[in-house]
Amino acid sequence: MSRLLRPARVLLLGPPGSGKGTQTERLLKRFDLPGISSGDILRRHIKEGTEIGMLASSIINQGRLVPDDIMTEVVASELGRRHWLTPANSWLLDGFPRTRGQAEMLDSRELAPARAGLNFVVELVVPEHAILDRIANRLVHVPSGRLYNLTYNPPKVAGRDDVTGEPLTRRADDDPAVFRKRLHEYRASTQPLVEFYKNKGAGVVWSVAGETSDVIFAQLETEVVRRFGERVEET
Ligand code: G5P
Ligand code: MG
Repeated sequence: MSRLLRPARVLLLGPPGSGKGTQTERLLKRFDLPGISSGDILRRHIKEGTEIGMLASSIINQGRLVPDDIMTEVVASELGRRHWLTPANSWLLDGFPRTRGQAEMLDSRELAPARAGLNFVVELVVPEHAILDRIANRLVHVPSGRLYNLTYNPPKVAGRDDVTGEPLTRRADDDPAVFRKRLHEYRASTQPLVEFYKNKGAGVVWSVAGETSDVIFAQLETEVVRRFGERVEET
């Protein structure tokens, strides 16, 4: 276990299936960081049948993006219950912001504690053929967001979460037609954020390419340590 010496305020960007959730899980464990995933939060709302969940469910199942105002409300209320989102701490965001409007809101008063801004925006670049194969085999444990893949990282017991033993599910939006729509949304709405953050400051955006999450994580881990330093702690 180790901790970062300087605050890392990280956003992971990348097309659906590029491994944002997978890299998030690994980074949180490796550097003991707090973080949130907007997709996981929405899926929990859907599972619990909240008003937001009911609103979001049909949008997600069509592969469209949830409108910015609802997304900001969801993220703001989630962050209100967490106390780590300050400029002095390290934290990681998976999946939010994902439009220019959301990026501007993150810098604004609505999400005031985050105003020191992101200082490390990671763009995951994975070939499309690799992504399509992953999605067909994905399973998730919705309460925790834990991820599995039938070939890459299968659960120890088929269909069950390794930690709780609860059932795993497939994501409704992993249907091939919906997935194509999500890829389209990514190119239209989220990829332009890379330019937005490039214009914010030299070196904030860092792109990393690879066919597998193992190849990408090795590079990402090295880059995080290079940028933010680490203190290894005795366990
Ligand atoms: P999400 O949930 O954020 P996406 O579409 O951005 O969804 P997704 O699908 O969650 O992204 P990922 O996190 O990039 O993909 O990828 P992952 O889950 O880690 O990896 C995919 C699979 O491949 C997993 O099964 C994993 O185990 C496996 N895998 C990983 N690495 C490898 C490897 O090297 N090899 C192999 N073989 N397998 C591997 O958002 C969902 C929806 O919510 C709404 C939108 O409707 C969105 O479509 N939403 C928002 N809407 C508006 N604004 C926002 N900010 C929103 N956030 C969410
Ligand atoms: Mg994800």
